[in-house]
Parts: sequence; structure tokens; C-alpha cells
Amino acid sequence: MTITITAFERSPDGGMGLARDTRVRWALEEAGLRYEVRPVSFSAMKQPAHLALHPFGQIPTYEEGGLALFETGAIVFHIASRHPGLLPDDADARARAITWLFAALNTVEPPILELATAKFAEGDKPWSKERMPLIADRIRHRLGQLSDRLGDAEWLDDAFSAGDLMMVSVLLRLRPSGILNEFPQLAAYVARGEARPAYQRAFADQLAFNTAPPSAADQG
Ligand code: GTB
Repeated sequence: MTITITAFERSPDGGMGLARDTRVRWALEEAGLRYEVRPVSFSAMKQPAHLALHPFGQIPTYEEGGLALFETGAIVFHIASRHPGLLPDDADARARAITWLFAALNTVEPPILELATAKFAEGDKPWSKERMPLIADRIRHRLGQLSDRLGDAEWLDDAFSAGDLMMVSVLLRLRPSGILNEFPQLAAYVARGEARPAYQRAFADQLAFNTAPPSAADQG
């Protein structure tokens, strides 16, 4: 069955891999699945056809036969549940991997997103200069806790899992801020994730997608 995901027609990061289709591409590559990508413009995202797939008018979405999903956590979990490679067979280890998937999205990502919002959406507010260091310290607090738990281990719970895929994806968003490098064990953990062949393929594909010259059809 053909799998189709949506992605920004042109990601604002120019293909640095920070848009959330990258984590879905990565999961699909880890699972060895072929997929197609449908580009969506910012305006098309808010039109009824896309809103039928994604009630919040965002990317990525995931379609497979009659199934349509949104939310990267749900999409990665769906892929991991149905294909080998992203969740352990042992029931307890599987539950722990899912716990890390949730931890990445619910506990580690929120302050990281707050930093992006403070920078890009609130940067011109008079209180922004005072707020930024507070957010950065909240991120440092979480990263310190995560780094303590990871220690010198390769992955969060023995073998690489969907939990690591999501945690690495979330942490990658921090790289431009420089905060990640304050935590060498986490920086090395992220580098291990990026070195995986499946991540390399996902990154290369999204880069090619975001830097391809516009087709004749796009140029009208
Ligand atoms: N919780 C949802 C999920 O995990 O799927 C969040 C989805 C989401 O935030 N999608 C963003 C979107 O569609 C793209 S990824 N935004 C358009 C809109 O809301 O109108 C967020 C993102 C965008 C750009 C960069 N970048 O350029 O660095 C990084 C991350």
C-alpha cells in the first residue's frame, strides 16, 4: 500500500531537517518503507482539503490506504507498531521505549518550542529580552536531567528505539541555539542518531526536496 506524507513545499529552514516531516521520514527509513511526499504550501495547509487530513492545518500528515493520520508522535508510533526495527519485542522494554517517545514530546520538546516562539513570534516585545534567559534555563534544567539519565549509554534504554528517534529529533531543534553543546553526552547522543544510515537518507531526501529547482509546472 502506498504511503504518502505531506511536507512544506519549501521549509523555512531551507532543508536543515528541522521541520517535522524529517522525523516521519526517518521512522519510515528505519522501517525500510518506501513513501511518497506531497508538498503543501502555507495557504493550502489552511484549505478544506488539507484540513480534512489535519484539523490544525499543519504538516506532516500520513496516508496509507484508507488511513489518514496527523501528529508526529502518533505517526511514528503507528510505523513502529506495525514494522520491526523501532520497538523491542519484549513487552516491558517496548513500554519503556514508548515512555521515552512520550517524554520527548511532552516533557523535553515544550520548553524547546517555547524558545522558538519567544525568538520568532515574540522577539519584538519589550519583555522578550528578559524572558529568553528564563526559557533557556528551563531547557538547561531538562537537558541536565536527561543527560544524567543517559550517562555514557548509547541509547536511552538499551537498543535504539522510536523513543530515541523522537528524542534525537526534538534535541536537534536546539542545535542552532548552542545549548545542546553545553551537554556533551547529549550532543554525542544526537550525533549517534544523525549517523544512522536511515537518518542520513531521510535528511538527504528532505534536503533534496527543499532545494530542488521549481518545476516548470510550479513556475506556471
Ligand atoms: N504537534 C504537531 C506534530 O508533532 O505533528 C506539530 C506539527 C507542526 O508544528 N507542524 C509545523 C507546521 O505545519 C511544521 S513543523 N507549521 C505551519 C503552521 O502551523 O501553519 C515545525 C517547524 C517549522 C519550521 C521549522 N524551521 O524552519 O526551522 C522547524 C519546525
